[in-house]
Amino acid sequence: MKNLNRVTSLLIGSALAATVSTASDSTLQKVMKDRGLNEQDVIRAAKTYNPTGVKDEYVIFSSGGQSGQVIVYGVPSMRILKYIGVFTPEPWQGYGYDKDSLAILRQGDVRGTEINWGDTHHPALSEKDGKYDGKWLAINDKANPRIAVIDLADFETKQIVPNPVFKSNHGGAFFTPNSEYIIEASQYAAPYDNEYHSIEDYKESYRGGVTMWKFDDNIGRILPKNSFTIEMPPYHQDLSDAGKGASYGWGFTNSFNTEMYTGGIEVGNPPNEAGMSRNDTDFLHVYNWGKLAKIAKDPKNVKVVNGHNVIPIEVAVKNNALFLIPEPKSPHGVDVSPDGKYMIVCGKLDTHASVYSFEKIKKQIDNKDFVAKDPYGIPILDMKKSLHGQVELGLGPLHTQYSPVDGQVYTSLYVDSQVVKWDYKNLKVLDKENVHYNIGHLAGMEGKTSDPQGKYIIALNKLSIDRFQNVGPLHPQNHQLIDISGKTMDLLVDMPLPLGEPHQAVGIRASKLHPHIRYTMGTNTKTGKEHIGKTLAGQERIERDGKNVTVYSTLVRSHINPERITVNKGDKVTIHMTNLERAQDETHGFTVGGFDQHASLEPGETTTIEFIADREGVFPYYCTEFCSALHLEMMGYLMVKDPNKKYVSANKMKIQSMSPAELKAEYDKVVAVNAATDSVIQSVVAFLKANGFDKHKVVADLVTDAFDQYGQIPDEKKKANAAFKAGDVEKAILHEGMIWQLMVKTADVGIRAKDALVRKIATEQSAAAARGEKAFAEGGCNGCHVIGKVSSGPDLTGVLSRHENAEKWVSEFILDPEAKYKEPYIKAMIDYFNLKMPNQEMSEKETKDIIEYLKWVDDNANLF
Ligand code: RUQ
Ligand code: CUA
Repeated sequence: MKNLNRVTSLLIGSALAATVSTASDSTLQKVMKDRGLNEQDVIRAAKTYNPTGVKDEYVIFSSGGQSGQVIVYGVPSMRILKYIGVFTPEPWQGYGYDKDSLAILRQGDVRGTEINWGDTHHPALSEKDGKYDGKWLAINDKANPRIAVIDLADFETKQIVPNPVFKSNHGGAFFTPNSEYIIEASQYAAPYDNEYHSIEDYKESYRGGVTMWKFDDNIGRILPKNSFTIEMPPYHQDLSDAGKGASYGWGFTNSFNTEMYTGGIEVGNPPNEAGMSRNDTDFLHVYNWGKLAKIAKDPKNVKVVNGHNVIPIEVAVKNNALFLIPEPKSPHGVDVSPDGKYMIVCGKLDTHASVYSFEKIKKQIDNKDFVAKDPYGIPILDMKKSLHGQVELGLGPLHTQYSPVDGQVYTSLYVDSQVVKWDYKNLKVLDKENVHYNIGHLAGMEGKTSDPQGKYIIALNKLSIDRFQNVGPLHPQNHQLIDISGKTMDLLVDMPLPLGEPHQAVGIRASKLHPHIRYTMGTNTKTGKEHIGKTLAGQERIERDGKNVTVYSTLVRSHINPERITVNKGDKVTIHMTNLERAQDETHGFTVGGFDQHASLEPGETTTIEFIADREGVFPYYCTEFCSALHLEMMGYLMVKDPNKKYVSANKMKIQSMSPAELKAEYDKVVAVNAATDSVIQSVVAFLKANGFDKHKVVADLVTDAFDQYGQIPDEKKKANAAFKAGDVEKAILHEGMIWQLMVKTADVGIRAKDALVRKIATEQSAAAARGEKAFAEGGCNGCHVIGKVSSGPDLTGVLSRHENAEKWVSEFILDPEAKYKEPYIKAMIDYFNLKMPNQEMSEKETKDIIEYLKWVDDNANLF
């Protein structure tokens, strides 16, 4: 209740502010009534609401399922931030359309076939000491067994590695605790080679396995040559996890169909689903990848299949590095505890969660205490002796996430459509929460690392049924955010995800991510190195070599250079493009219509498009991002001539032109406007210099950006003057117009630099003043009072010296304005602004803080 009162008064506070500034008459009570919300709803809304500009505490990377992408969103707001093209072309980012990203996409071709989609399942974040380091993201494609690597410095896909021996995968991607390897387990057993093998030879010729992809954490790339696969029996291997802490160096992979059933409805056999779930137990595979990695270095220990190292089952067994433990039938998730001492296994067809103890497993291994061998000679451990215990959770338990509270975990129940909170050490159920519907994975915040954060769980539901507007028979998926900070779980909000079945998601503290905002000029973002097509201002050119035409172009607000490209039909056209911008978020896009080309150029990026100009014609090219007021003008023409044709020029139209006097008047006007604009710029420059802007990197960057533009003015001015001298006033006006463009861009960035500088050089705010600034903003004061400016209320700079005993006077006025409406000074203000200072229901404490803030404003009055 206390909580609710705070929320209510906060909302009422801002509703009141709205009353004053927008004359709308909504109050919290009215909104609740109109929308049919109860108090619980309002609390939940307040727990997930981000006012504009406020950022989320966690960032989620969700698989995009069959979209072959990764979806990035924030928690608790559940606002989508990005779709990252991974296995599928993504035109906005130019992914798969420009030459450099297309090369990444093509790395994923399978046996010569172009693959342009993927069935993404499990995103994984790179780790250091079992904790997320925020550097790399890997994800698997189940359909065309592959692993992709995404760089979290720019959220772009950098590598796709097809599995050379598997024909499908599932139990990947999972990083080992120091990102030494990425685990990829196969799913449907199949021959390792690429030949036909009769299904009758299933047990002899078909195989499962686990590939350990060597990962270089510094460059963020898989090193296929240093990777290897552990051969496993043709059981369908499933989810996996890497051991950590106590179980560091070990890997765990589930399986189903240890029956090795191969179906055959068409020949009168019972279907797969019956034969594959006949046994009461399947096998948890336990393997010592640390040892196997060393063994794999000796060529004697591996066989090479499709150019890839495979450790045969016998070799793994001989080296005491591969074991099996029975687990309840058709298991799905295996999740290692933060300390690595326990593995929780849940089976789709068993109502229990089974908690395995690594200590108990290790003891049997060390004592060679085995109950049997499987048909392939792999030692089998005793299930009972390996278990810490089992708990009945409900129907269809699947996946588990850990929490910072010792022993507490959260498990999804697919059939029951619930999340269950339970204690895996004391083996008891604590709480259940309904979700909608048929939950698969669930995502905790860093919930499978050695440092789980708790706070939230996201239920990734497979079905949404009736939760959203009907948009046809194909429904969106439903991600539901659950607050787990209390004793019981509380479902906060639903988010529809309409891009594919998002199997798994991983959450990381936003503070651990440090993406760039711009690239070093001329970067090939796919390699991180300088691009061969890097072009700086003044270096733009078109080179022709036989039928190859290479264009070195630049893009900067608001032109593409060159603006005309003429080629012959049949020429191969290569356009290198560099975005010369340094300003944040100044992306330019590029397309030539009709050639299926698109590029997205982030500030500093260089990329290339390449195509055959196989048709005669005129093809406009343009910038596809609305980057500036003159974005529509950011265009040019590709003209494709047929070399075998003769072209006659069309008759010249007579064009009306202005009289010399009119032209001169227009010229004088632009020159005068430019002079006035320049004096504004000079005043900003004087302020920046006087206050040592170059001591602050952020500001200096903005100033450099501004002067990128300003530096082009003298050159332009020379051209304008020369044209004027030569009597071409028309051209002189165009050059002066360009000068104005450059000035406006300079001024725009310059003013941003000034604001940034003020923040940097102002005296440091006390905690009270900072709280006051927040209260000032959140209480709605800034709706009428703009510091440093008279707006719909007086400027408050100097307010504390305008009144006698001012601190007391201003406090009283904030707390009870009405009492002072009759004072002559206030009366005059009310008349002047035609507005009464409203009562914003500030507390004594907030008022005190605001006074501290106003003192800080006065100390820095010269800066505003
Ligand atoms: S799976 S719903 Cu592809 Cu991770 Cu369990
Ligand atoms: Cu650049 Cu639009």
